[in-house]
Amino acid sequence: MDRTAFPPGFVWGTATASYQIEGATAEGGRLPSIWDAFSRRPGAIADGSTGDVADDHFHRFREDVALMADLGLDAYRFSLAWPRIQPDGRGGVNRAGLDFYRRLVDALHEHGITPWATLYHWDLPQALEDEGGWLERDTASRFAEYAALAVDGLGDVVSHWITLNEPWCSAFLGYASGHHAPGRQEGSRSARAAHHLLLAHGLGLDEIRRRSPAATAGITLNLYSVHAASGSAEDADAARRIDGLSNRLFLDPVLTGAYPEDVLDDLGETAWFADNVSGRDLAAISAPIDFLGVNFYSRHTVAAGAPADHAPTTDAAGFEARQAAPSAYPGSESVAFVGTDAPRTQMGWEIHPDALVDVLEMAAERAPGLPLYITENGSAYEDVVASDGSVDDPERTEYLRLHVDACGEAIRRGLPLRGYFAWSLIDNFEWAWGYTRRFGIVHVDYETLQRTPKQSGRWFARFLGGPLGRPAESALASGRG
Ligand code: IFM
Repeated sequence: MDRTAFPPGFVWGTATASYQIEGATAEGGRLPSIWDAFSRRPGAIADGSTGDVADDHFHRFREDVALMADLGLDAYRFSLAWPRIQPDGRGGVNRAGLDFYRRLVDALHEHGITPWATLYHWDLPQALEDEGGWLERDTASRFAEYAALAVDGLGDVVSHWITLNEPWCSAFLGYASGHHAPGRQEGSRSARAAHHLLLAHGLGLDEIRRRSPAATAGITLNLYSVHAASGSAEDADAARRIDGLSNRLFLDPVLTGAYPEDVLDDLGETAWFADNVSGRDLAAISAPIDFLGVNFYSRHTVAAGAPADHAPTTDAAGFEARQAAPSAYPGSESVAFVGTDAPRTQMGWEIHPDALVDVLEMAAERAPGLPLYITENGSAYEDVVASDGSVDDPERTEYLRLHVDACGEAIRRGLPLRGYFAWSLIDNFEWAWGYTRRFGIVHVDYETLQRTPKQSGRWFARFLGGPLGRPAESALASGRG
């Protein structure tokens, strides 16, 4: 199978995020983000690392763009670091920060690769967190101001925008379990962060529409298909709760203009939402988008009962030091995540390619015909570099192949899937796991920062017809870049 089995115009890409790859955290006027601060907190990151250097993409972006060209990518999804563009989250643009992204985007265009820019992939300026972060409504207005600066600065060369990446993670890993920056444990109040994030999406979208009317814009959600472990009413209720917190709390307001009442009730937040969420908020949040981005990795099987009764999930960065943290599912602490016999990646995430189709159906039911993109999908495995420098990753290659197949199945079923972005282009800083988890289809040696396409990257290049699939022609092989 190769890309010719897919409709013409289907977009093939890879994805990354600023803090995970850029490094250069103190260059070009950038100020600290919540991840700079959080990663310095003892015990917060599995290997005690930070994103200070990461892949040094800030200095090596041309090499990385050459790699993308070698892979044969149509598009590249990356994120802008808010603290590069508006370092303390207020006021005018930081020209040096904007210029970095312009150089990156120019390089992409030179190679015929379409830039897809995400405005927020979790690196809130620390100055805004100091004022309350996403628990404050004002942060949504600050985001709109930043979005305006980004679109004014890059709108002539970027025409695909994603407002937020995975607001579930920002709200619940950031403000409930505290596994992610800013590492706060606010219980059900974290749902207020979810509303302010979605409001930020709505206000940011409005800025994109006004400043770049021809641009294509959407939001990316991480969706899970959720299954009850048995046919019991208790397990069905557990599934309702987790589906509510993971999917419906985000999908419903964006696609249908209303928060799911049962979820607000589970959270004990009905009164706060009634008092603080206006009709104007909901109108902004549900303003038409041009596409929905879906990040898909796994599915959940859940049961009623104390989590300790069941095999634990490692979904929320559950490494030993932080296993005692509160739940990332506030109000649903009595729900257990149950392991099945399905194979798992190194993250402990079960592999269920069929569930990719399920989550696309979930979106399509609410917004028939809305174009859908898989904006992330990938797997972590322990990679071994052979003595000849090559990296054979048969499990990641198979994961990729199975999920590309699932995309084909989604299209056969009539779902409006229009593209697929593999996570990730290169190994990178995997948040609370630091550098201990590798998702790249290109290996990075963190000592030398050398990039080496893995077997999975070569498979993708062959599938796409990229030069790396025909080694003699590759830009890297010929020293170009
Ligand atoms: O690395 C992350 C990414 O930043 C957001 N989606 C999930 C990926 C793998 O955990």
